[in-house]
Amino acid sequence: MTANDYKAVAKTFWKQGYVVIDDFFDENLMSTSQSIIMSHFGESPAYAHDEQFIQLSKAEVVPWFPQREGEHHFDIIEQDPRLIALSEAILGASWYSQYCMVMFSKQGSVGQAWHQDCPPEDATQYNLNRLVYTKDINDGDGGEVYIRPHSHLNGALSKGPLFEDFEDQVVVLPKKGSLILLHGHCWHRIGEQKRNSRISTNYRAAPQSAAADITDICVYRNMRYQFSKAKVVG
Ligand SMILES: O=C(O)CCC(=O)C(=O)O
Ligand SMILES: [Fe+2]
Repeated sequence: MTANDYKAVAKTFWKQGYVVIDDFFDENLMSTSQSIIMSHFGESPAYAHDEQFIQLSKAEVVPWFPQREGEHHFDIIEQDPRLIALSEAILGASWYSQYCMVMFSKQGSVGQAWHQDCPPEDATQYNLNRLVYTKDINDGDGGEVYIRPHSHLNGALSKGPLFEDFEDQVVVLPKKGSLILLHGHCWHRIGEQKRNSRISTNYRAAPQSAAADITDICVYRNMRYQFSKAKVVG
């Protein structure tokens, strides 16, 4: 990719609120990452979030922060010069890498309800999701990524059904090696996991002006939830 390509991706990102790039990461790197992830989780990991959160948010996901446990394999992706260049094109020169969060969803889990990763009231306070997929999500598996284009510019989620289908939603089936760049204020949800388990890995980043705990409060259609306090805050 050239400097102009990075600029073009950033332009599309700021217009749509997201960009999907398939075949971004090397196949072998994805295979190695996937096997490290599966040896961490095993086939049926326990849920880490508290019961109330899972009930209300419908986020039946088990998170893992490998770098916090000294698993440095995941630094390779974070340090990919193309990923860094894209992040800079989107966020500006002054940005930082937050953390790497791997998410496991087992077969039969409901996915994740419509949400914004952080409160959208101040446009300068946002996170950037850099989602990496180490295995295919195939048609029929479920676990699709639903996104409402342009919604990063439209303020807070409206009240309504947690998994509502919107006419203007796009449905993305990421493949092994895909990269999704997604603005934290852009409305998104994950479809029910009908077949196989699902893995996604999020390398969150933010502009320097955003606090390190920018994603502590997640915005859903039925509540705002603060992870550090494990409680509903609005
Ligand atoms: O698992 C995914 O594909 C995206 C999950 C999500 O909503 C996030 O990481 O903010
Ligand atoms: Fe999210």
